[in-house]
Amino acid sequence: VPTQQWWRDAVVYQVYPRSFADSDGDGMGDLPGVTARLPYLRDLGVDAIWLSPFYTSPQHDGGYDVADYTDVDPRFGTLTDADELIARAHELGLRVIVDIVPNHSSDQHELFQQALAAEPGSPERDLYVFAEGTGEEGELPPNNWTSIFHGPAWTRITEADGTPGPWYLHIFDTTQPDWNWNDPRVHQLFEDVLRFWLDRGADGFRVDVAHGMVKPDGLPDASVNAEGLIDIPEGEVPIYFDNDGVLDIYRRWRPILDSYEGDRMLVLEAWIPEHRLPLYIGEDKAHQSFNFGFLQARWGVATMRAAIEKPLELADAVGSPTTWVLSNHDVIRHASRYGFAPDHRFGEGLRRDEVPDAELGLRRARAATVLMLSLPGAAYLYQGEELGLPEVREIPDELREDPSHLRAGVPGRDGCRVPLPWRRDAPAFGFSPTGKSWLPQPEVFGELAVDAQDGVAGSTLEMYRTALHLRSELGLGRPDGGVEFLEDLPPGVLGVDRGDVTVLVNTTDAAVDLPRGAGSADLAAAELLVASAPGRPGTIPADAAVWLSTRGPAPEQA
Ligand code: ISL
Repeated sequence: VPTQQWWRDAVVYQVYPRSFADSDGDGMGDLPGVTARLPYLRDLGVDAIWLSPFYTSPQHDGGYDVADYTDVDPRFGTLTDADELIARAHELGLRVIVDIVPNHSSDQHELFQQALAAEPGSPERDLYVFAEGTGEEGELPPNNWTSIFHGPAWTRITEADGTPGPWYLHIFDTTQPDWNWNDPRVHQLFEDVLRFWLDRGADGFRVDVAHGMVKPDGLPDASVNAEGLIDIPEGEVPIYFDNDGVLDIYRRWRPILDSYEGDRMLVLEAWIPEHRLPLYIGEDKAHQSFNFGFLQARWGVATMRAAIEKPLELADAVGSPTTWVLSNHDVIRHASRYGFAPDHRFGEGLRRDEVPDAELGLRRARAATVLMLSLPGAAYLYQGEELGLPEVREIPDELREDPSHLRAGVPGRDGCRVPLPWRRDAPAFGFSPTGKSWLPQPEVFGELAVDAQDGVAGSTLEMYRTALHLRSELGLGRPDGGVEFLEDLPPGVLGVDRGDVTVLVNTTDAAVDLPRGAGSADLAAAELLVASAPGRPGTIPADAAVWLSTRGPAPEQA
């Protein structure tokens, strides 16, 4: 395993433990299930895995409601299982990133329970954000903030003697009280959590809501729009995100990471305006942050080109390579997203009435992936995208678990969290030995199962394997060489020169001939290394992407 800033060009595979592989038959994935499948991930060709939360949790938000940051939920296994997972991953040359959720805990966290039981104004209460209500009797919330999921961002408590008490802040679900980061004890607590997982061998942390934590002084009202909803002008964030104080947290965390051997890292989940990114990334702050612009870019030459150029410029400004993301556990799977009508609001919640064109979606998703994997920087993959899994729409409401589905008209995020299909002909498609699955899997998962695609030329799985192995062999993730866009291509074709490889994306619905003599090379004569769809030699198929070898013969496969 190379140790020099491995995260700069790493391919990181997100494991959502509930839905990856179930070893004990309860219908929910677990850590031993992940450990057993690590060879699959090594063979896929990724460098690292990121594990979504597996900590003790009542699971009101898929584990992003943490009741104990330093223990494993019994549904997922034990601390020993976590140790074994990390050790086995390291043996296989895979790094392990764990999730840290510092904006809020679960209401079942011991410290929140103590805060509820303590006196008003007590030090116990100071660990969370309690505030007196407004109105005559404090019957109205302290301010007008609304939760990301649904309803007000405040819930009123009842004191031990039965009288109504103050309100606590929860930017997410009511079961997810926000920590008070003005209290030094909260800093101490999370610094201890970092050390706990660093000591156990974690190679880094994915920081949840990394632009949250610090709230504006005095908790002022937000401005509201005509409908009375919090007003979020284009390109800005709600009032409770991206406040300057949060940067100090990373300045304190970085020396802790650096005090450990082996290049430990922080990757931020921060939905912030671009110009703010340089404040978060740097040698004394975080290493990298998810770039969601690529995920949000619509299909098309201009949109995709801009979504590549902007982050590359920013990467220069922050002195750290960008990241690329197409899917995660919060957004509609990209195999479906690209199949929506052009007016779909990309990267946002699914509307109940929206039915994607599955075939077109998968075709474009494969092309977008082939493009993404050619670009310099780190790439983050989400489990199941290597199988071309679609967003699952047909989940009955009563089985949905994501709290955001309580918002009117929005089915929520369960559709990208359905357990993975491993075997076409096994119960629960091999997800669980008992055939149980916490969310129902649709029939189409059978033909998309790992064993149905394994070794099948042209399958999505084999396309990922080929692209990932070549990306690493040719060093495509490395920032050197830069990215040159080819000009004078046929309309609807995007071309990127990556040195050894030229990438062409045909965004039109008809095959186009490979351009002769575009740039310095005669592309029509170049060797085809990767194709997102089969086609006639000398052409790029409709809605497809190819890698062409433009610098001599391809190196031998390792
Ligand atoms: O998912 C979203 C929209 O559908 C985002 O607003 C999301 O809630 C936000 O990016 C924060 O996400 C993270 O923290 C949440 C958790 O529900 C998400 O799963 C997690 O990725 C609260 O912990």
